[in-house]
Amino acid sequence: MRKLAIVIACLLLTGCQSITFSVDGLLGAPNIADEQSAIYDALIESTGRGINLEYPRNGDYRSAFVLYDIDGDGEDETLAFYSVSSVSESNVKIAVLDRSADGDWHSMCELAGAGSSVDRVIFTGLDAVVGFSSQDYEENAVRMYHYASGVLEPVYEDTYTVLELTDLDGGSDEIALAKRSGGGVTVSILKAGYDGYDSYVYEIGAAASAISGCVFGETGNGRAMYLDISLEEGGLMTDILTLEDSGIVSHIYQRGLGVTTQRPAGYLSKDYDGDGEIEIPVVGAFTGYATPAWGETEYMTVLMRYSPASDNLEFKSNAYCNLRDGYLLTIPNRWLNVVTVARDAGTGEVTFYKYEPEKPSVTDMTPIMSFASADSSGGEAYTAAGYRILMAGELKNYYIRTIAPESEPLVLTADEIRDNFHTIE
Ligand SMILES: [Ca+2]
Ligand SMILES: [Ca+2]
Ligand SMILES: [Ca+2]
Repeated sequence: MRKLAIVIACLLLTGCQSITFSVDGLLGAPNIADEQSAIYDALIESTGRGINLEYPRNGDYRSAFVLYDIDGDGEDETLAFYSVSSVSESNVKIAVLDRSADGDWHSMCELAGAGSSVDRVIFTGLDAVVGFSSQDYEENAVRMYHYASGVLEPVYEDTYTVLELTDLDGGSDEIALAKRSGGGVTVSILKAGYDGYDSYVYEIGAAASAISGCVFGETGNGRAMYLDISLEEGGLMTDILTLEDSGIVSHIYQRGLGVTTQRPAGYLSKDYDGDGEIEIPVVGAFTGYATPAWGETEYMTVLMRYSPASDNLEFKSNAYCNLRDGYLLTIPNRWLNVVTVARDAGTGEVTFYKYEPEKPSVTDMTPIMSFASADSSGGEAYTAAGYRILMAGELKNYYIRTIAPESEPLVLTADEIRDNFHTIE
């Protein structure tokens, strides 16, 4: 888009000066496809052999040709990613192409990358940051490059699981990195200063087996990093990290609160209820499941939020979270301790019941309402069984059925269903 805007701006200038500006002229102007093929031709001319273009798999830039002004001269260069078919060279290569005064693209330099594919490309100031991944390694490799006088020079290198460009302390963006190291997790933040980057490092000492998730939530002064860490002992823990004048601050782990966020795998920190704020889901037994008499445990999920004002985790809502079918239902207060749940292990169908502890099993209790999901193409069986469609998704449809009479106060109102039911990505 950036390039297109420049092309159009040039045409408009020409039009103002000459008045003979015409639609024919516009149609004849170089378009993006022409430019891509000119870049490709210049790359082939330089590499002189069969190459495969490599496309970044994540992030904002997904083209094998990334156009960006990496030397600040007001004109875009191209970072080209490709691989050569060779037994001895498995690493992706990067070429920088620049335009000469006559507008022709030329390859200025070529450099081996640090992995067999490109994970993502980000830019900070004039520097290009490229994340590489390799099939053989759990961790990815990051390189920061500085480009000047036709030379692409690596100026920083590290390994990572998390690599993001985000604003952690208000103002401009920082680079946030996290990786497993020394049995724990190391978080690094690179903040652009007047002369290079200030580097902040924080070690989370928990015995970690993996970094399972990372999201960023607004704090009112930048963003906090929510890092979900898989523990050697099993389950997940979340730490929340911010960048302060004193450096990286851990708001959970360092204060001994990690244990309060421990939960089974899969319950990642994210915006579960669609209000733009991140929740940490902590699970306990659902009503009636305090003892394992009914077999497989069903969880009551407690959504916790981090409050920057109190610098603490606060209760937000109770919910029933169905990770398999990808939805969450927040539980109204009038259901607490009086409603229980049963899930059909085969179909995933979830039914809420009036909790009647004197009954021998949950399915003997009085059913209130059921939820189900099916592939977008299926679901006839549910509509035949009295369900109505609650939400039609791209991949899945969600269904609801009210079993108890509408006069039953435990039946959710239409407003409650609309406000309380959320799909999870
Ligand atoms: Ca430039
Ligand atoms: Ca910042
Ligand atoms: Ca939320």
